[in-house]
Amino acid sequence: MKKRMFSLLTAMVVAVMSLVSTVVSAADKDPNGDGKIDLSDAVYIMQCLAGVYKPADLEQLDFDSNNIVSSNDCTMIQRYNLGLDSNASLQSISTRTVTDTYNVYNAKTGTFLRSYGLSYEEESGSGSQALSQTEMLPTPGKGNSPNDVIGTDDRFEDYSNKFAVKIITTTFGSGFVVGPHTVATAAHCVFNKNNKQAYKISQMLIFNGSKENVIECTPVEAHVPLVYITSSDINDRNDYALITVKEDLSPYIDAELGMVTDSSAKDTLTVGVVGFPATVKEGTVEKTVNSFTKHNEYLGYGSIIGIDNEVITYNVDTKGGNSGGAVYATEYYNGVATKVIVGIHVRRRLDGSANEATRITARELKFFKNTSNQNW
Ligand SMILES: [Ca+2]
Ligand SMILES: [Ca+2]
Repeated sequence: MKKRMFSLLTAMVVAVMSLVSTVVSAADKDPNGDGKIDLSDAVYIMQCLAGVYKPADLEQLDFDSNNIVSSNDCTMIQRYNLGLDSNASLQSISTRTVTDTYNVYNAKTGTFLRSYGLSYEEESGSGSQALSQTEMLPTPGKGNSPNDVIGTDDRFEDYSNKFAVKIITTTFGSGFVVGPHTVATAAHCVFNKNNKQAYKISQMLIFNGSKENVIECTPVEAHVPLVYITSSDINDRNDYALITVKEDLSPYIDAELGMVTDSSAKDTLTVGVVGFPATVKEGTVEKTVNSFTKHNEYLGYGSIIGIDNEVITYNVDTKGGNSGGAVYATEYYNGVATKVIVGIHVRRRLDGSANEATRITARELKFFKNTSNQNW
């Protein structure tokens, strides 16, 4: 990785010093695959981050090879390209349109309101990426709970992530702010697969930097993928949902949505999981830290140890209540730290060796960022 950073920096310097051509060699990244690095590559990454395209090869979008595809990769390409913009195009990308259907429920009453479809363009070949790494994964997940503590419990109380939301229904879960009126969560936090009913959300809480500074928000709608609703598999791989809220949550968007590459598992990329677990372990003692009246935000760190097309597996400690919480990586660029949310925590693996998240891909990006079907 260092080597690539070095070559990238060298390339940047060369581009600035002598304004040489930016025709790429085989060793370089070329996000849109048209043989040159120009602003169209930055535009393409932005489109991928908006869920317009599902790229076949995320590694090509990860310009600095830090295993995180984020807005920083766009910035780097723009700087790399300094004044060398040429004809922007998305040539030679062949795609097929994928449409997902979502059901919308009244968040407070659980009443079904309507359905809608959302489409993105999937690049040829993107369906099979990362399959060679499935053998890295521990035994598949079991239901939605219990989550697990792996070894000692390394979680700690922390209120620094303003995006974290506690969601209270007949049980409780976690979520995170992804738009001014949009909170992302796991589908099983808002929809009960057993009786095929949406939960009634009674309370949503945000902690504005401290335990004492609690902001309550008003849930309006819950949006759930139809494939999650219709599948009988409790270990469903479509476990993601959103809740719209009345209030403007802009002050609490302190992370962006992005994607991890398949190499993130091989390179054991560090991730944090934020949420509201029912319990934490002190030695062998299980201590209740969240209930309907107790509200404590926890953060745990660990590494990505497995990945496939829809799931990220990691060794971060979690417990019931953590579901729906953000799984994020931190990257540093020009001295600025950016939190990039790359997954939604959903459950543990069957053998308790790891926990897992719904991986943020084109469908989730499109779903969370396209607000045309959302009311608040
Ligand atoms: Ca290109
Ligand atoms: Ca990157």
